[in-house]
Amino acid sequence: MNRVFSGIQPTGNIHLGNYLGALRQFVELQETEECVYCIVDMHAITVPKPAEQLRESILDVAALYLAVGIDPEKSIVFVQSDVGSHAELSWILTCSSYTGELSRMTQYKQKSKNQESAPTGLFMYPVLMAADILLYDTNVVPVGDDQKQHIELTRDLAIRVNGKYGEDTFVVPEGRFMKSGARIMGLDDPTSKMSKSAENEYSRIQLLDAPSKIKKSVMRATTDNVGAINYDPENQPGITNLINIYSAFTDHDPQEIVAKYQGEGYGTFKKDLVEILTDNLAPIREKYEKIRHSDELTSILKDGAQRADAIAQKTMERVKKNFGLGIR
Ligand code: AQP
Repeated sequence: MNRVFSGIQPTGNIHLGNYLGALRQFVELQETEECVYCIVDMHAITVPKPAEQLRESILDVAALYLAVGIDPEKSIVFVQSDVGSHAELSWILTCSSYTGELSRMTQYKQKSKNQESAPTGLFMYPVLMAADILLYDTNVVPVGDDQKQHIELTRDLAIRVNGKYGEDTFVVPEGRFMKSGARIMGLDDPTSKMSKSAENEYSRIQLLDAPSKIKKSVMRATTDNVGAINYDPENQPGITNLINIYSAFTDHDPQEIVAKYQGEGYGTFKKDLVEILTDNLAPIREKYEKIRHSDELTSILKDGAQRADAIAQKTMERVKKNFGLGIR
């Protein structure tokens, strides 16, 4: 059985990209693998936010985890900052990372915009992510396409440390990416990925959106003036993105979808997509409402943190021994 680890930031607005790229894999993998799923709150403070808002967002994401089908009997679900070893291992890995490789990270370059006032946390983000993964002797990391570079860095760090401090120090993990859904693009701009922080709320569909918002977002989605439904990422990226979303929810191959809508306009296709999304997201919203304010939610997270901590402690003992750290 493989160990699986992944996480999502409690930054609100969990959208179709997060769901189709990552969360759906989380649910699938818990049937066959040993899964550890984290709410990565320490990543969220790389861009500072009010304490009360962060606390609420942590519980929002935890409730969404359960609402999409993560089963705490099968998977460990916990909050990153409740297990202190994430920060400890992050420092140890920092000392084996290079400033050159970190400054080449696309996400850092995009978010820091080359400004002197860019938070140092944004620069160190990938090292903390590597620590999250390596702490659990992870074999498989289910993520969206945009995290490929960070997964590569994690592998590089693990291999580098193993070469210096002993081959048993870290398990070298692999990324796992969906065939359809690995990169969902913005509905208003199909050349950039769907994102939580995009200003235009109609650029994304959030898992908790009301049917009216889903409808507005899809009907407004950017297409083109070709006027025919083709799967053509280069020349018709807007409609191709919508086909990818349709495909991910129906398990129909993109070419089957193209054949089905031969001769139809964008309006008919979009209306059907609205129905598919509304039907699929309604049960998630209902389940979310039931558990979001329940005591069960906090007790699942507390129990999850204990179980995660037990695994993390073992890894840290081995890592500290190999590095010669501490005297206990
Ligand atoms: N557009 C996307 N398509 C497919 N997968 C995606 N993921 C994010 N966007 C897409 C995947 O979702 C998981 C959780 O990511 P995160 O919590 O680290 O958030 P993020 O990547 O920072 O999400 P955003 O929306 O991109 O936020 P901002 O706007 O802050 O940059 C990851 O597995 C990610 O790959």
